Amino acid sequence: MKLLHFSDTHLGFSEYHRIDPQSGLNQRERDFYAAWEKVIDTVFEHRPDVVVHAGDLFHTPRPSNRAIRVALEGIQRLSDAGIPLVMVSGNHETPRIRSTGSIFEAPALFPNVFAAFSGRLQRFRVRDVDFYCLPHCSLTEELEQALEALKAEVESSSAPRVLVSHGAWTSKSFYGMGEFNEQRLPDLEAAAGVSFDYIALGHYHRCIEVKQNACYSGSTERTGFNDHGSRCGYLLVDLESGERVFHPLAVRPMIKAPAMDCTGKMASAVYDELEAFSRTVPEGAVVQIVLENLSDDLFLRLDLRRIDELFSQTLYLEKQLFRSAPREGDKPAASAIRSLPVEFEAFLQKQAEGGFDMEKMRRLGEAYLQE
Ligand SMILES: [Mn+2]
Repeated sequence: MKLLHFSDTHLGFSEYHRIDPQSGLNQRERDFYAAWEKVIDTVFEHRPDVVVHAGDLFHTPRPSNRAIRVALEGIQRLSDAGIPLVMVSGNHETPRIRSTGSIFEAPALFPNVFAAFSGRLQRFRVRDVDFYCLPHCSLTEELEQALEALKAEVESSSAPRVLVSHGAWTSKSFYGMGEFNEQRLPDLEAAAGVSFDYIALGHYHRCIEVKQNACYSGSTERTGFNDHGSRCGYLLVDLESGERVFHPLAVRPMIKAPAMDCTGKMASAVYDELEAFSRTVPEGAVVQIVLENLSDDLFLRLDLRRIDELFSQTLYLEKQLFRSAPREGDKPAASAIRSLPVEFEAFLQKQAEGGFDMEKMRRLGEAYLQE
């Protein structure tokens, strides 16, 4: 059996207030849809027997109408073609309160879709293979019960078995994303007391083997600079031979520049170095620069607009500025300049005693910042 394993598509994610001129959508939101659509397209090239999505299909438990439409369009294409899709919900889309209802109830209505999303283990027999699906569980007790159910279920069947789950695999290494609600998964083979033909994992945004037959496929786009060094893509898995091939997706470059030590530098030297670095940056990239050890004088002199102009080819430039450590007796300085909307909000908070119309001020400021 040939599987296509992918994960962490985070449909509905958006960032940076940059608009795609053609669609009028947030450009990063559009990027995430494009990556999802690309994987669905490749399903029709590779013709796997089963497609597996290991969670975080959506970025939130209540995705936008558009995110839902994009997801259902892709799922409908698979369903219509008779290609089974096995999926589990991840921590991003699983509601914390059961009564909210899961967005996965919608895709689960399609023929050929096998979705586990109710905080419990579900087994689906698809093309003579048992798929044990362990979705994100909001409660520790749910996970404990699911692990017990897993142990009981595997004993009752001798068919080939694949396990699909979403969470931070925790054995010799820890594969977490640093999210407050992430689920810690023990070695699931040890927990089940059997071995699986394959374990398809989601949550960690990097394609990595956690043990010989267990892999994260990685995400299909990058949700932040923590993912900057990882490749995005999907895995093709041959259950009989155990062969796995990672297929990278061509996604928007995300580049984190090495931190620049500005000790003793003039502003002109900083611009020159940034300009030289900028020449290595491709069109449309998302870039982070870090300037460290800025003297108070240099901090005031630096023209941030000029820096933006040096990187005009980028989709977004994130600037992190750190002043040099205060001398003995100095008051601690603000450590970084955050994005304009964040700084503006912080400024508003400080004016709370000012006695003017805060809401009006906020609306005005936001309108200017959008321009
Ligand atoms: Mn996740």
